[in-house]
Amino acid sequence: MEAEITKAIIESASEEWVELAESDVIIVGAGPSGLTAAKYIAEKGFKTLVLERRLSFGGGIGGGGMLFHKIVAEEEAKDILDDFGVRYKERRNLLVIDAAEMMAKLAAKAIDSGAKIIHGVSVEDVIFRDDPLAVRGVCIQWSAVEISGLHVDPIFLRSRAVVDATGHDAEVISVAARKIPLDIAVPGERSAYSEVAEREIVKNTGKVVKGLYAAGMAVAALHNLPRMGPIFGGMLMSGKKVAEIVAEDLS
Ligand code: 48F
Repeated sequence: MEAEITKAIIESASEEWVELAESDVIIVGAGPSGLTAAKYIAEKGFKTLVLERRLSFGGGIGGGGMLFHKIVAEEEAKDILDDFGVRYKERRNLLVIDAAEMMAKLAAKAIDSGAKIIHGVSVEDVIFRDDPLAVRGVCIQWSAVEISGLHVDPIFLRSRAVVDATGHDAEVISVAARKIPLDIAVPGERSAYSEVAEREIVKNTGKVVKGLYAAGMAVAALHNLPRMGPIFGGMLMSGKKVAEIVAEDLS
């Protein structure tokens, strides 16, 4: 029995990893923007892979507002919440949502739409080509190896598009900006100004360079936009917008 458990796991995981060596879209980060993007891209028929460093879904959702288990969204995000089956209560012109429900339903709908989510994997670099300049995939490492500090070479996953949905540090864009001649800086986000942040993040969501896109708080880091605190409509709308842009570029 024990040997069969091992074989079943390793055989099926290995078969899938071979398939995952090439995707249409790799989304880095299973937070609100990444999971939203995953659903809307995958349901259009694109082979979509989400890579998440942690062993959980939802990024910053789970902490609610300072660990109070609620988050909010604005009216404009209602259609997206409805698409995911996330319930809300209206209060003070805002939609109030249970953090646990939001995490679970974003992840479930992304998976049901065909996206593959792999936990415990960190993206540490990108694959690039320079004629013309384009991002063509990512270099990955087990998060456990990253945390251990061991010197272990990564492996590669190719894709036609990479979405940086890594949140406040814009990790993928930052490493690309440092190592390939993108000619951009990543100044980081500004202090809190919720209305402006919500509007400007959605407005600035999109392509960074051929093959590389920004969604969610990564957009704030890239464009020096303010933070907004535990209001999530902008994250959902940014995820949906990047899905539309990527789908159009790949079609
Ligand atoms: O931080 P996160 O939730 O990003 P987001 O989608 O949403 C931001 C909000 O949660 C909140 C906010 C607005 O309401 O201010 O903070 O922009 O999720 C990012 C996910 O990416 C993972 C990280 O563990 C988290 O779950 N991640 C970050 N860097 C990497 C990564 C990496 N290099 N490789 C893999 N996963």
